[in-house]
Amino acid sequence: MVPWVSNMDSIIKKIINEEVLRQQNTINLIPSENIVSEDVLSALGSRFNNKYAEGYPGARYYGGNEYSDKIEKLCRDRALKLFRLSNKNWHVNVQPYSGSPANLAVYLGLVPKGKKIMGLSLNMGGHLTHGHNVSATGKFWSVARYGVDSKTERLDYEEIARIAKKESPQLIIAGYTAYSRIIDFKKFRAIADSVGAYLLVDMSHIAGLVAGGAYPSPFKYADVVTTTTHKTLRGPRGAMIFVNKTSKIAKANSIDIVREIDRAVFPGLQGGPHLNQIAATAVALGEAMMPAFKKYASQIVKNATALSNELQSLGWRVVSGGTDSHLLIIDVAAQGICGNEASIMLEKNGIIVNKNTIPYDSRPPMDPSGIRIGTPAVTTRGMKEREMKKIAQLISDILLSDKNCIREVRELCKKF
Ligand code: DSN
Repeated sequence: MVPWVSNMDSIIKKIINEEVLRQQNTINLIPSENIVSEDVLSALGSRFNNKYAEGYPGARYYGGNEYSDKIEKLCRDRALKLFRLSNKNWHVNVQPYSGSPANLAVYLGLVPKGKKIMGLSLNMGGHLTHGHNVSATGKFWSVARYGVDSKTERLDYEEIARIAKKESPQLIIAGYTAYSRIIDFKKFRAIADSVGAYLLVDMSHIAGLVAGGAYPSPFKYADVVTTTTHKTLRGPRGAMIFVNKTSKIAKANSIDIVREIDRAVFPGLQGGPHLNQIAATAVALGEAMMPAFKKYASQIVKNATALSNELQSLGWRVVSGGTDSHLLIIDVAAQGICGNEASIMLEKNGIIVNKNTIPYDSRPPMDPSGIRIGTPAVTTRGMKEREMKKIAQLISDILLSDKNCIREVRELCKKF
């Protein structure tokens, strides 16, 4: 270890240690978080942090990039390999700092300013960068929104097709932050084709599941796929953009889609890539290629299903009646508790969740009717269906009886 690390400012060291203890002593059910390996952390804290490399491999604006090129190319190769994509048909950009700039880069590259994009409303499970009006994506582009069916709380493809026909967007987004069901990417392709729109799949939440074969792959249907690298994929915070070189829409628009996306990322939006982040992503991609990751991905879904079934048997209403993925939304308001209060009560006992709107919520986003819970982090810790049943019971006891469960939560954490 180098001296300046061991001598790290004691104030910072203390806060970091406190955070480590917090992570160890709590049950993390936030579906967009995970626990990365020491190897990922080590690459993230490597000397690649010290290097500037504006540009792309072989075409940089700085000297000294022999190894930067090597690491970025390796990361790209692994990304394509993990998702079983050929270099001939797909390109991947691994430089986006995170998911929000990745999505922004796609719009910047493919949709002229002021033209229309179409995504799922934020309060139905979409993301801020899918065109919400407080996001730059909703300010620089015109936006059409679709929702979920009010009865089934699932995507209604006929309705989405109808909205697309009426609105004629240039790009349609599928892939969400709070939608637990399988998305029919084939139907989205047909809808996008019917109006000549690009299909962007934002698979940030489900990337690890897709990699591990536990969720359908969008690659057969999408023009562009964005993903963060730190959720189910279990890498450092960051993002990637996969570009379909055979996109018919790009061809019809006479656009070099790879060039447009790469130029939108750099120099359009970003300066130098975070090479330490790219090195850590390459490590995570390597880990996701191991047979153990397939088991991990499938266990995430089994755990979410077990959690959902047990909560329902304890009387809780789960949005859409269950889950096909890593997350579920509980309608806590149906039991007379609001989402904010529920998340505070759970946190006091060491269970970390986030408050979330439910479809057609009558309550405001800062105090919505639901909580969103997911299983990527607890599955990384090695928990299985048995522990999910236990966690469902703890959630129920805390929320319905205000029972103090700190000791039981600590005991569970100690075991995993
Ligand atoms: N904020 C992330 C999530 O929690 O789903 C998405 O960016």
